[in-house]
Amino acid sequence: MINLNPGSALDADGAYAIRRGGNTQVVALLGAIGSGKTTLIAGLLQSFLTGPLAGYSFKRSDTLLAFEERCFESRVASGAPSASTVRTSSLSGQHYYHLEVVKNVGEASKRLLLLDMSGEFYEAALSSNEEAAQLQSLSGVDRIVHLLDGRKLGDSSQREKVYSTARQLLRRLYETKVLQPEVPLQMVVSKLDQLAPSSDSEAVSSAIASVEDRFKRERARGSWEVFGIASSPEVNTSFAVRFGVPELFGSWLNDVVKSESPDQRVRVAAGGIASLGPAWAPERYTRE
Ligand SMILES: Nc1nc2c(ncn2[C@@H]2O[C@H](COP(=O)(O)OP(=O)(O)O)[C@@H](O)[C@H]2O)c(=O)[nH]1
Ligand SMILES: [Mg+2]
Repeated sequence: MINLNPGSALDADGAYAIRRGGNTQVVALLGAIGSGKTTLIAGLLQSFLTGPLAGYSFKRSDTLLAFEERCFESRVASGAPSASTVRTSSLSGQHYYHLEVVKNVGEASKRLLLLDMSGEFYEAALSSNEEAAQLQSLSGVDRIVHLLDGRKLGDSSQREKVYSTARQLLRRLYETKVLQPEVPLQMVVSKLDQLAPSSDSEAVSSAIASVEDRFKRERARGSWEVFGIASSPEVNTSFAVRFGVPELFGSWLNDVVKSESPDQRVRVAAGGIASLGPAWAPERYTRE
């Protein structure tokens, strides 16, 4: 029997089913607990509610429910005395969010799968190469986006820890060959509103410069970029809501190439294809 999936976040098999349709970019979001990954993801849907983002219009999402839950959580959090997006649950582990967007009428749509890992995965991967090697779901992604908490970068007592933790994680992922050196890497300074008084201030440019400086080794590998965002700035700051997010989002889609044979370039986690069964069903249908 085939059931319509309710729109919750996808697991690796669900993500594979989407990716198999081609024209899909898989973007993995990494970063310490609280660095702003979930807020960034929720903000994408919120932005599409008001119009196009980076010139792209929303077409569909097979994970609408999951997006809405994240948006709801961040709205609740922003009304709470001590704001905090609900922690991405460790039980469910690794979530993929799906977006299908289109630039101009008549053009092929582009698909994006965003991988958000629970903080526990991140912490475990930091602790040893053996744990890092478990993150096989990262081995097939098209892009790695590592968030650096801007609030902590603005605090001299926490800054170096933020850099060294990120370096350690990346080093483990490269050493264990979970990540190939050619996979594009973006370092994203989040919460710019907590780091600097304005987007054109000295503090922003020096944070960007110090990211360039602290990740010399990573910079030497393939494609490398630094971005700054404020997904959910405090209201009393000069930063617009989702400052820098359109630029980041646009960068994830610009180089989508239509692959004639997605099977050849996709690497699937063990059991991925087999569990889909012989008569694989497209998009949001799961077999029972
Ligand atoms: N001031 C400010 N706070 C933010 C921003 N982005 C996220 N946050 C807050 O940072 C906290 C952690 O964010 P979350 O997205 O849950 O981090 P995650 O653990 O990486 O998913 C929450 O309280 C968010 O409201 C931002 O741009 N500015
Ligand atoms: Mg989260």
